[in-house]
Amino acid sequence: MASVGLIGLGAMGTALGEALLRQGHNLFVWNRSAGKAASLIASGAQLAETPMQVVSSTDLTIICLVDCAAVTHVLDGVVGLAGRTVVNLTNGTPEQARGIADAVALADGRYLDGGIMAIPPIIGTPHALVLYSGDEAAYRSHRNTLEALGTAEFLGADAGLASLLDLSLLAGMYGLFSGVIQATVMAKAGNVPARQFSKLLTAWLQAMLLSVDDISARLDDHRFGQATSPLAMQLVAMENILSTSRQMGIDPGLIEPMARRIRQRVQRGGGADDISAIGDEISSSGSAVAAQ
Ligand code: FVH
Repeated sequence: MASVGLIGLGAMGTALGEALLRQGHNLFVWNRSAGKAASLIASGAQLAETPMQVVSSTDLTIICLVDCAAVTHVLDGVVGLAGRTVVNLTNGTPEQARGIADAVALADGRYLDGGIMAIPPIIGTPHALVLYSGDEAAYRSHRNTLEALGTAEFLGADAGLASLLDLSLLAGMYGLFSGVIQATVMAKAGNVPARQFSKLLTAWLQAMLLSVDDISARLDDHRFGQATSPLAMQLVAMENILSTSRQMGIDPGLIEPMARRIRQRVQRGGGADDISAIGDEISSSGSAVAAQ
């Protein structure tokens, strides 16, 4: 089993370290607060004194810190990366990922950026999806090791791609959670316990997930007309959600932006359009007039 370096031992870094140790890897770890290494050391990891010591002890170093500013700070002064691969699994922007890729390349290293689509307890299981992009040869060299963390998916050579899709998937999640919270607070205001309402809500959202493919195809094709549920009809329901929430003392702020965009599209003559037309409203390449 290969030696692996791990920088960052927060909740996620510790879970990554445990998964690597379970697979039998030699693990070199470093964390700003050394105390957080205790449990991994008890399981067999070795503590390095500096990030440079981690990187120079292994061919593959995984970094998982709070943000990319911390990654840049930690990598500052790390040199001589020839033959070594740095995998950054810290949440960041595509621009930050490309900047760190350039810095690693300047030090002669190979770089992979990654997005972890999982929470710590499922790291090391197939349910944990980790997206990678950047140096494909480095990915192929270390794929077996990276699969110890979860299902690995390589997206392409642009180091920024993994973080773009990570952030896109998180945007989908936050949209879903906004709706779940708004819906549940409304039901509770009518004295329906959240646990009881969740059965209805889950079944409804599962049915609505069937729309994702159609919305995607419409956005790809820029085809927004001939809707089965036209926006003019949806606007009535949307306004009713807003007014009912307000009457019950609930702030409709989580859902208001969507209502505003639907209203805007209808006012522009897009009342017959499908909900996917909202993508046209928010996109910089969107048309100023409703598509038919
Ligand atoms: N935990 C989760 O549910 C999510 C799931 C999806 C992916 N994320 C991303 O993983 C990154 C790390 O998250 P985390 O949960 O491990 O975060 P913390 O437990 O807060 O640990 C943060 C580590 O970062 C170190 N750190 C902070 N600032 C610095 C710095 N300036 N220089 C060096 N290290 C720094 C911190 O060190 P310490 O406070 O223990 O000394 C921790 O090791 C993150 O991108 C999530 O979005 C997790």
